[in-house]
Amino acid sequence: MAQAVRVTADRIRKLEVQGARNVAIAAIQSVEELAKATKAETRKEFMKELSEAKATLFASRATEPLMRNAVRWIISQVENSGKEEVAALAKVVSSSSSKFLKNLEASKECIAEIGAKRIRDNMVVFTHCHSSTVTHLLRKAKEEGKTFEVVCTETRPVFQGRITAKEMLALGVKTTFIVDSAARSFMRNADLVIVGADAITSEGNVINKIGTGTVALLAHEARKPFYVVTELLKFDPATVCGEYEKIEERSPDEVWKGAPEKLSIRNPAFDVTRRNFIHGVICEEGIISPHSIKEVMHRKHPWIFE
Ligand code: RUB
Repeated sequence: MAQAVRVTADRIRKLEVQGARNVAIAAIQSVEELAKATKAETRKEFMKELSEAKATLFASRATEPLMRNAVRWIISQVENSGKEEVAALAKVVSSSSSKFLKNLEASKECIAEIGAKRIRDNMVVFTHCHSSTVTHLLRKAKEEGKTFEVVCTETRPVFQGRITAKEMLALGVKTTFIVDSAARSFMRNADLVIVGADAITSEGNVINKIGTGTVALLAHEARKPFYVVTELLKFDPATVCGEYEKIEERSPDEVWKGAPEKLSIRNPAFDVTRRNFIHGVICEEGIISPHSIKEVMHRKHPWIFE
């Protein structure tokens, strides 16, 4: 299997590539590189390479349906192309990867355009972790001349909130950085909460960075609107058939390196936010109710259920 796929899977595992969108993009690019560098001589050999790449990428992080949907879609395009020559099959990988990436970029723009309308002058926007989709939306609002402030949590244990804070400062947005446990104290001054997503289940529940569920509860308690900003393709079709979304559990070292030996440390990377706490899902189809996610997926991406 191509070196590029192994290296990418490793970088994803180590969080050198972070956030569901970036993970999916890196995975797609590695499959493209595999196709370019392939030494396969037959269709069978090439399909085997793709299938091994898929297994390696899927094993890199558990809670990444966008990456899984992307890789599955590209492989299905190759399978259904009816081509036999390896060079022709490699071309299908390249064209379908480009198409997927282009659509991903277009949805990001569309989401930002729709979501930026929810940002009004003088608002305090509360966010958790780092979502490139959320920060792009805020960038758009800023470019439109809106004046707003951001409160962001540091997001233990690996501090993705620092990425958000740096990006906001670079945009010239007044930003307040807080420890995760200060979230309740700062929620009362927030006007709007927006977070990203790693996965959406068939019931419309959302899986995002650990602590998101708590932030949603706090927003509910303080009666603040809580929005999830996401591509539709973070929907996990396996949840329709009863599978639970797997929550990645990371190394205890991220929480406490050199901790006492007998101490049990748990480090789940994500948690589930129930749909009842979500005012709306800001996606490329507009602002939709989490209850309607499965219908929207059937209409927009029927292939995902195949
Ligand atoms: C990142 C995280 C992000 C989502 C959405 O977790 O939970 O909120 O992935 O990000 P991690 P994006 O740092 O463990 O990958 O909108 O960029 O897809």
